[in-house]
Amino acid sequence: MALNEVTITRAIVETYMKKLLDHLDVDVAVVGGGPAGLVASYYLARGGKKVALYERKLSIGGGMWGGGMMFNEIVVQEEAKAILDEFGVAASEFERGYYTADAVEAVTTICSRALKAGAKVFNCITVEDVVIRENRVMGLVVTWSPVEMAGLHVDPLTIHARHVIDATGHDTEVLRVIERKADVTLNTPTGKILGERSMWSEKAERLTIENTKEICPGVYVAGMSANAAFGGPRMGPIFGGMLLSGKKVAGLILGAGEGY
Ligand code: 48H
Repeated sequence: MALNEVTITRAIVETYMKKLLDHLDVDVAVVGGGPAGLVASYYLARGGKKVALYERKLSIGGGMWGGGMMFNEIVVQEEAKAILDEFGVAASEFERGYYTADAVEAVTTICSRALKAGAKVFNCITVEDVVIRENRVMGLVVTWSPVEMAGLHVDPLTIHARHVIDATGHDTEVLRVIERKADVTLNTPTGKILGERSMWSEKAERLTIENTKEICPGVYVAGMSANAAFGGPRMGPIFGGMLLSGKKVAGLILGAGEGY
């Protein structure tokens, strides 16, 4: 069969446009395709929600690809091992209570399961603002990442979502724009972002899960973003808290409570 380049182009453009148009109004918009956002997307899609995940980079996986200092192995503690098992990511016990998994296997498998559950990933798209009505966030303002990188003056587009998850990692980007531009008080002791603190793995892992919650009407924080929002410490390359946080936020949105 002779291949026609225009057919190839039309296949991509028409299929992508359909995917985009189908996701202009979603149940949950997840910002950030690191471990917390990917795990949340999987459980939400599996729970029947329409989920769109926006990732600034071309690649998903956030900080998980690099394990610790680019040694591409992650560590997961006892409490989170069951999540790796559920996704089918191989984990081996290093010492009692400490498991290691191949970072590349973890990212690719979790993302694949999220997509197969029905979540859609929109990579290379940056969330630059939110849509607010009566102090409730009800959507996102998005643009192509290369537009942002090049500093081009191009107006963005908008999507609506019943729930937004800030899973943007250390930078808490969704919350920062809300703090800067909206008259919304965050559900933190000061009403503002408290900022991430220095390394303390044990405390950080506990607080990541505790601080995974609705932080203002319509917006939940998960993963590293929850630590930064509530002034929790960082934890280094242990990823159990990120996986458990992703699962917890999905449970909260699904109304299944924390035990989801
Ligand atoms: C679109 C955006 C935007 C935006 C950011 O950093 P992540 O991996 O986040 P988590 O919370 O899933 O996992 C944190 C973990 O990777 C980590 O950093 C750990 C455990 N650190 C410990 C330590 O001590 O350092 O992923 C966030 C993703 C990234 O891929 C960003 O590109 C993306 O969010 N992102 N996407 N629009 N405005 N901002």
